[in-house]
Amino acid sequence: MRHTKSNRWDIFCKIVDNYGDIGVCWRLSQQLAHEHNLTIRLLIDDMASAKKIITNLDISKQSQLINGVQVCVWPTLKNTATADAADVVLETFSCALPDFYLQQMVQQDSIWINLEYLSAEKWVSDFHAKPSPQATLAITKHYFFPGFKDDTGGLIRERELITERNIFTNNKEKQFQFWQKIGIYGADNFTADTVKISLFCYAQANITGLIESLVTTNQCTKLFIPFNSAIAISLEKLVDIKQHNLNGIHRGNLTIHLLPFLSQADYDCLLWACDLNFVRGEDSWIRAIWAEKPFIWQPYIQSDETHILKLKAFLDLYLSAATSEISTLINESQLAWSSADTTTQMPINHLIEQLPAIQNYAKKVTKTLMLQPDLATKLMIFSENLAKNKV
Ligand code: TRH
Repeated sequence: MRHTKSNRWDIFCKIVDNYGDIGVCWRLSQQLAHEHNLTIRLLIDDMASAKKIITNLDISKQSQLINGVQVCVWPTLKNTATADAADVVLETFSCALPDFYLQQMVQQDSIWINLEYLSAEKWVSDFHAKPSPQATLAITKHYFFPGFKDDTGGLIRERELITERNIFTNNKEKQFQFWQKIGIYGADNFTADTVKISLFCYAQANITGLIESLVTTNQCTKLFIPFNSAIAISLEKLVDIKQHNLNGIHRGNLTIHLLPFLSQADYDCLLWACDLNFVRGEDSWIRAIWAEKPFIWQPYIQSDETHILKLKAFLDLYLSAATSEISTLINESQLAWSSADTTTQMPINHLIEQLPAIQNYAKKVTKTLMLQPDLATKLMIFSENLAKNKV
């Protein structure tokens, strides 16, 4: 007979591109292991790419314990140690489990949950937690949709995240130490009115327009860019990257600081330390919300402008309690940033002027979203209910 608490979980992760798939899986794996005392195996198809996020990964090993999570190479053969199926199997983003492993799940009566991508679209509530019996296998797959509303799977949020953020934002010393750690010296000389902006975006964004506007704005701005190839191509056309030194690259009122790709923990600190954050995809988007700071989100670009529908659905939800002035400004800025027409300029000067009011609004929305249980907790409850129904 199955126990209602299923302690062994396998999380399958296929890295399609970028860092979001492994970023979400790694975060969730650690949280389930630490906060819910589960035995977690994270099975990854591309260890070399995963190393960007799991920095201490040894890619020559088949299996290794890192921060309480057993990280394994995606199993391809029945006779590997990872062929034994877990109590709960989390397929992420419909990554298609190996056939032999599926057969094993049937034999062991495993619980099968597919974690979907995040969206604020209305249909998510109707599809969340729905069973999908399989035509050729005696097992049911269940769809689990993250989301912003009570009737969805929630958002990833570690138990101590908000406390850690508050400790950081209330402690100037910790902030200086952080800036130094990532190679920014003289943060104690940042003037009170310097606007600090972080930039993480896809190459399609109008980076040129943004930088040119910041150069001529009346306000002193600092742009912090964790460096990656998507941004490098646009940036190289604009500034001589070789000129970059400890003081950054100066142009007009703008200083650009190129950063290394940060650890997930340091990236959180960057979001907490900045006044405005440009984020993208899925995971950095949610971290920007928990940072309680104004942000511009660029959804992952899809065919037929599907990503614009996702963006509009999110803006409807996020701005539902905003004044018409803030709503218009954020709508206009967010849609311009994601527009396929790169001549569309976002009203960055107006946005910068309104940052204090936008931050007040961001705090209110974040507080409301925090009332919802986090995704890992909702997953636990969901899996326990499925297990009870099997007993
Ligand atoms: O890298 P992304 O574009 O990932 C995307 C999305 O997840 C999208 O939904 C998915 O379909 C596609 O990949 C395949 O953006 P995302 O989701 O923000 O993931 C970035 C991760 O990288 C996130 O965990 C934060 C982390 N990160 C760092 O750890 N250090 C850094 O310096 C930066 C900029 C990001």
